[in-house]
Formats: sequence, structure tokens, C-alpha cells
Amino acid sequence: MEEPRSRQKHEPYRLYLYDVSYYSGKVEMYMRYKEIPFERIELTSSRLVNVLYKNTGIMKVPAVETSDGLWLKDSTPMIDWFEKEYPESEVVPNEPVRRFLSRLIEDYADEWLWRPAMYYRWKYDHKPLGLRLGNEIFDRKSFPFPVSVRSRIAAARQTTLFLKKDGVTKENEPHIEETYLKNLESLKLILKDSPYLLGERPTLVDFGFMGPMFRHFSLDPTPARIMRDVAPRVYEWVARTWNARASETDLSSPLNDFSHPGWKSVLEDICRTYLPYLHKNALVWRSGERRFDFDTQGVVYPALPVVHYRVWCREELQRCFQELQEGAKEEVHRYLDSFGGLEPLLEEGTIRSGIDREFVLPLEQRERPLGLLHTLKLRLTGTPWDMPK
Ligand SMILES: N[C@@H](CCC(=O)N[C@@H](CS)C(=O)NCC(=O)O)C(=O)O
Repeated sequence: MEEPRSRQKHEPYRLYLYDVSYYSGKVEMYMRYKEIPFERIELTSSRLVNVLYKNTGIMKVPAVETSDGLWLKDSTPMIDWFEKEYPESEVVPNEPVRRFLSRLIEDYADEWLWRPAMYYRWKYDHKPLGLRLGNEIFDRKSFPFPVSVRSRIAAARQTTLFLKKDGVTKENEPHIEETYLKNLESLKLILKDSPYLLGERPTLVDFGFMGPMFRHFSLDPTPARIMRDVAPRVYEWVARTWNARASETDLSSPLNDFSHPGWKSVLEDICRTYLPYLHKNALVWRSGERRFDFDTQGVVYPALPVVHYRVWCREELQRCFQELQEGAKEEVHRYLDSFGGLEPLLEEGTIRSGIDREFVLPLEQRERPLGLLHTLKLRLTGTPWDMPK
């Protein structure tokens, strides 16, 4: 089959990443499986402003540059963009109900498993991971100190942002740990019956789970030990997916649906905890407040930061649901009703984030003037979730 012309123009790609990064691991796994040619470029602090911020408006990885100078950001729309360019080895299920549920699960893995992943890393493994960040990301050019100091700066930044300021307390730590352990149990059950989560080949749900499961849970010392001890099958699946190649896969093998009992606790956590969280985050964002307490079945996450980006995540999930035909909507309801249902996703309609254009790929190139003070501020603080421009 002749390759589409646009593909020839874009190849090879440059994938900008950090080796320790959640979303970079997700996209790298995906690109390897699809056999999309790319050069892997590990970024350091001193290049963030001039490479990432200048071209994507945000200092977050992964980002992709095509060989003809286009830019992609954010793992979720990025995978969608690649799926259009490389449709022959599709990973997003075609069938509408499976497609919607896959997106829902991807979003949960991206946004809700983030906290347990950061928690294990920065509560238990702050020394080895601080050292990695100090060596690999916080470079001497930006932070002119010995590596021991850079490592401590890195660990302190992450602990403050992602534990202290993200609602983690002594009281809710058991709930965070339980979230990880329950996910391991679910995946373990599913993978007992098939090599990938929906059957014989990897799909979006496998890659979605690779955010937390690859660079964090299977590689950070403490959660990796737990994974090896209680769910070696999950450990094996991470490696299997890393080694999977579309050209060696039977792409016509049929996909399972989500009726495997292993999905029960994942879908319950989505309906009873994650969707109510997304709803409350959107409501509070609309009211103009910046922090809120979130209570889930008696467990309190106090003073969570309102995340504007996640208002967009909710809007996107609503959009995907609304695109379904009536029959498919009913089927999704039938799946989810016994787990708590979709009510928190749909109630009070759409709360518009106003940032949907930010995620239309390839990115529109625009000038981002960088004064000295602005550059300094970006170098010191990065870009927060709420400021994607
Ligand atoms: N929604 C984005 C999230 C990207 C993201 O948060 N990346 C992290 C690394 S895993 C980052 O670059 N953080 C920079 C920072 O903490 O300032 C995606 O899916 O790609």
C-alpha cells in the first residue's frame, strides 16, 4: 500500500520527553508499537523555554515535532492525530461503545491515577527519583549547584506540588494506596484471560494505563516491588507492551468488550469517585474559586487545586458521549449503571472550559514574546496546569 503523502512529509518525528515521565512513557510505548519513526530527545530545564514553551505554549512533555516543522502536544489528542496518520494499525476501537469506554478509562488513568503515581514516587522514592531528576532534568546551566543540591530542589518541588498541594494527607494515604492495589487486582484478573486488556492486541486502554503503570509503578522502586510481589502478570504485560510491534501483531483479531469481571472495580472507581471529582472541579472552576475539598465515600481530599485542564477533559468526555447514537448511549448506560452510572458526567450539562482550541493539532504557530523576567519566571516555576497558553 502506498503511504499517504502527508506521512512522508512528517517523518521522521522528534519526540521530546523526560525518561521518568508518566505521559512520555505512554506516548513512547504507543509510537514504538505503531512503528512510527522518531528520534528520542530527552529535555533538560535549560531547553524548556526555548524548545517547549516557544513552540507549544506549555512546558510539559511529551511534545512532538514533525520533520516539516509542525508541533503536537498532549498525549490524548496526539494519539488521535497519529491514529489518523497511521490508520492501518488502529488502537482506538472502532465500535462506538468500546470506543467511548476506552476514552473514559484512558482519561481516568491519565488524571486520577496521577495522584497515586506521584504519591508513591515522592513519598517513598524521593531520594532515588530526586537524584534522577537532579541528574537528568535540572541541569547545571539552569541550576548552577552540585547535583546533590539539584536533586533536593527537584524532590522538594515535586513533593510540594504533587503531594502537599494536591490534597494528600495522613488520613487519605490509605485510600491512595488502595487505589493502586485495586487497579493491580483488576488488571491481574483481566490479563489472566488475555495478553492485553481487550484481547490479543494492545489498544487505547493498554496505552492509557501505561501512563501510570510504566514509568512510575513498574519502575519506581517501591510500587515496582509491590507490583512484582502481588501482580507479576501486570509487570509482564508492561514489558510485553513495550516490546509489541504492530507488524508482528494480528491486527484483525477481534476485541473483547468490557464485560470481564476484572473491569468492575475500575469502572466503579470511575463512576463513584473520578466522575464526581471531575464534576466538582468543573463547578468550582465556573464559580471562580481556586481550591475545593473533595469527599469521596467518607475520604476527604482537602483544598485540591482547581484544574482548568480537567474542565476540558470533562467536556471532551461529554462530547464523545453525545456523539454516540441513541442505542449506543443506552448500552453505555447499561454497562455503567450498576457501577454508579454516568450521572456525574452528564448532570448540569457542559461547563465550557474555553480552551478546546489549545488542543487542536497540529498546533497553530504563534509568537510567544519572552522578556527576561518572564523567562526567569518560567524557568523557576514551569507552567501550571491552569495556564495552557
Ligand atoms: N495532559 C498532558 C500532561 C503532560 C504533563 O503533565 N507532563 C509532565 C511530565 S509527565 C510535565 O511535563 N510536567 C512538567 C512540570 O511538572 O512542570 C499530556 O497528556 O501529555
